Amino acid sequence: MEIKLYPPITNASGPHCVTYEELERIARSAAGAVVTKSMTHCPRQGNPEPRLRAHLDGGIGSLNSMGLPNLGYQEYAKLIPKLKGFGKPIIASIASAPCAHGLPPVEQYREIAVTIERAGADALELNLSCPNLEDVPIAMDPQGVRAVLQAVTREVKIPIGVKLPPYNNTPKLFEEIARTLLDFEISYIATINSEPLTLDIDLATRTKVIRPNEGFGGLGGPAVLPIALAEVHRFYKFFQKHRAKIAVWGVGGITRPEDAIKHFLAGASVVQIGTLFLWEGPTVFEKLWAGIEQWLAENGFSSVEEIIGAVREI
Ligand code: RRO
Repeated sequence: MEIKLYPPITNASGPHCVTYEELERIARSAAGAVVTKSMTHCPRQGNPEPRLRAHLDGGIGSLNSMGLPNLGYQEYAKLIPKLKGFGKPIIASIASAPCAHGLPPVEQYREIAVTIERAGADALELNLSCPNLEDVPIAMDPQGVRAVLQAVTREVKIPIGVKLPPYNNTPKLFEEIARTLLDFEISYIATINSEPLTLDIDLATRTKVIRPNEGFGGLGGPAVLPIALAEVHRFYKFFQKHRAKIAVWGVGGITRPEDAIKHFLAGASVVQIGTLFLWEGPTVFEKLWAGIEQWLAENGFSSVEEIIGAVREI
């Protein structure tokens, strides 16, 4: 099932989307939908601070190891009906994490998905790619991806998106994951989650910039734009080749309207904004959308649809 957004721009799950107040601010903005922070079965405090360096040297991006701080799915089930009052699609991001009750990850996704659909969410975004948990993300394991998608698609009718990590230079794994996705009725993939296993150092103190996981975390922002464009493009081409009706939502490195245009040309039909939203808050959607519309008009296009996947070979 398809989910159409207007404008085709939302927040990326992550920054400023944990509490009701934050989500309401997105709902009141020009964003085309509201995406929640990934919710888990149990509420989580997340990792010890400092766990986020919003501004890396040289303006290249942000580095985080937040560790999935969120209110727990039962709280989001209560918030969603109120958020729906703003008239925008509510996209609930779901993740699994180790929890005292020991429920297996697939069961966590299933239980959360069923409850959140019942609460009135318009779509689910299955986050299979958190880079900051001890376990390897499910998205790196085709059998794991299959198990989660089987469990969730069997029980849920609303559109389902899947948040993926950058597969970088692992063409075999990329192909296995992409083929696995073809077997399910999913509405979109969102690519990329932050680039995992990155590190930065504060020269003034000669310390790592974040504390958890020995300073390693996920990189977002301008530095990852070319990585995101590559992932968007190869998934777009793969889905075209296999005539799959899975949309590609582009996430990663968008700080200017021109960056969003590149995502559309690479094959994205929606863009999500993470680090810039972290930096500047909910006014970014209006600003970016105005710039996108201006670029389209100046270049003789009347809608985003006309440029999706329209990049040319050189
Ligand atoms: O909360 C996090 O540490 C986090 C998550 Br769930 C994610 O998917 N991506 C990220 O960069 N951080």
